[in-house]
Amino acid sequence: MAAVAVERPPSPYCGAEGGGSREGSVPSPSSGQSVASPLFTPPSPDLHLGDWYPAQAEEKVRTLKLSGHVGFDSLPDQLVAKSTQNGFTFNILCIGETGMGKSTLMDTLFNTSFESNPAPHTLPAVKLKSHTYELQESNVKLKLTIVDTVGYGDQINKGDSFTAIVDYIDKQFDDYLQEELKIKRSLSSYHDTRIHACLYFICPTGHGLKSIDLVCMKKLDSKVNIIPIIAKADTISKSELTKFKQRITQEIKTNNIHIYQFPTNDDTMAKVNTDMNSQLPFAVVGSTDFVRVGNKMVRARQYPWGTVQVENESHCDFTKLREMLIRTNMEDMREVTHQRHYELYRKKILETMGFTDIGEDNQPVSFQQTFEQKRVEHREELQRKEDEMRQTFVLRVKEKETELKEVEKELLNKYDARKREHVDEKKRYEELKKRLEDERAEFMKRKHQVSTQQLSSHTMTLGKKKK
Ligand SMILES: Nc1nc2c(ncn2[C@@H]2O[C@H](COP(=O)(O)OP(=O)(O)OP(=O)(O)O)[C@@H](O)[C@H]2O)c(=O)[nH]1
Ligand SMILES: [Mg+2]
Repeated sequence: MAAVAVERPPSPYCGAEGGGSREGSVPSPSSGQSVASPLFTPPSPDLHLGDWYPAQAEEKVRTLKLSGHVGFDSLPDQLVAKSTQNGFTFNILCIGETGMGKSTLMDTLFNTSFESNPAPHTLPAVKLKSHTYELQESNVKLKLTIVDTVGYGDQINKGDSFTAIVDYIDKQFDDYLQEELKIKRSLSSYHDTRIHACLYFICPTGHGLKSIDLVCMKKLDSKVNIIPIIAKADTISKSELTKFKQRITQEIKTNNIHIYQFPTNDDTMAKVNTDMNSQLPFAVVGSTDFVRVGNKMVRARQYPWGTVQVENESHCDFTKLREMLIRTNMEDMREVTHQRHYELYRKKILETMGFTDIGEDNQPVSFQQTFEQKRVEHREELQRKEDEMRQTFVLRVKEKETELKEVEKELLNKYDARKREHVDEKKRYEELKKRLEDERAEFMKRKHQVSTQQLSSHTMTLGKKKK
C-alpha cells in the first residue's frame, strides 16, 4: 500500500502537518479543517490566500509505503453511504414543439406517470413549467425535476423563443450563486434546480434542423448539456432516418454547436460512450400503452400494420437514451453542470462585478483586496457624484435667480407702461369732461338767450292787440 506525503511550509493557521486543502477550498482558521469557500478571506487584512501556501507550486510529493492496514481504503464506501443517505438531485429540461411527445417520453423513461396537461397552440410566448418529484429505486432516493417548454414553436415570430429558456437556466444558476455567497450557507440542504440535462426534441421531418432548433441550441450550448433526440421516430422510415441523422449531425457541426458528449476518459466506459456519441441524435419512441409480447407486457405503440416496441433496440434508440442518460452518465452530467456550465456563469457574473484573480501587475489578487479596492472606488465615485450634484445645484440656483430677476424687470417695465397709459387716459378724460362742461354751459347760455327772446317777442305781440 502506498501513501502520499505532502511537504508544505508552515501555515499561519495550521501546524506544519495541519489541514490539507482541496482545490478551491481553504483551511478554516479555527479548526484547521478544509472549508469549501470561494469567498473565505483570511481575518488579517495583510494576509492573502496567496501568502498561505507560497511554495504550493513547488510542493514535493513523496511516496511512502504503509506497513499495515490503516483503513482509509473505506473512503469510497463512506462516500457511497453518505450520498445514498442524502439522496440525489437530477433536473431535466425538455425543449420541443407542442405535442412532440415530451411528456410521454418522460413517463416512458422513468416508467411512471408524471402529471401533464396538453398545451394549447395559442400561447403568445414560451413559458417554462417545472414539476419536482421524489422517486425511489431500492434504497436510492432521487429528487427529479422536469421542466417543460410550454408553447415552444407556436408563435409566428419564433426569433426569441430561446429567451425564456436562457432566462430560466440563468435564474437557476443565479439562485445557486446567491446561496453560495450567503454568510450562512446551507448548500447541503439546498434544492439545486440547475439543469443537468437538456433533451432537445427534433421534429421528425426527415429534412434537417429548423432554424429555431439551430438558434436555440447555439444559445444554450455553453449553459447546459444538450442531448438532441429525434422525437416520434416511428413516423419516419429506416432509410430516411439514417439520412436524417447524418444531416442533423452535419448541421450541428457546421454551426459549431457543442452538444453533450458522453465521457470517454473512464476506461471502463470509453468504448461504449464513444460508440454512443457516434449514434447521436438518438431516435426515440415513447408510449404510455402496454402490449403483451410473449409472456411480458411491454411499452409499445400499436398500428394496423404492426407494433413498435419502445424498448426494442431494432425499433428505436430509446434504450440507448435511457442507458446513457440515467444508468451511465447521470453523475457526469451533474458534474459537468457544476464544473463547466455553472463555473462559466459564476466567472462571468463575478467579472461583471469587477472581481478578478489576477491584478494589473499579473499578481494574484485576493477577494478581500478586490473588495477593498471596489469600496474605495465606490466611495470616490460617490464623492464625485455628490460634488457634481452640488455644482449642478449651485448653477441651477444661479440660473433661476437670473431668470427671476429678468421676470421682475419685465414686470416693472410693464407696470410703468401701464401707469403712463393710465395717466394719459386720465388726462384725456379730463379734457373731454372740460369740453363737455363748456359745451353744456354754452348750451345753457343759448337756451337762456332763446327763452329771453321768446318772452320779449310775446310781450310785444300782446301790447299791439290791446291797441
Ligand atoms: N407516433 C408517435 N406518437 C407519439 C410519440 N410520443 C407521444 N406521441 C403522441 O403524441 C401526442 C402528444 O404527446 P405528449 O407526450 O402529450 O406531447 P408533449 O410534447 O408533452 O405535448 P405538450 O405538452 O402539449 O406540448 C400524444 O397523442 C402521444 O400519444 C411517439 O414516439 N410516436
Ligand atoms: Mg406535455
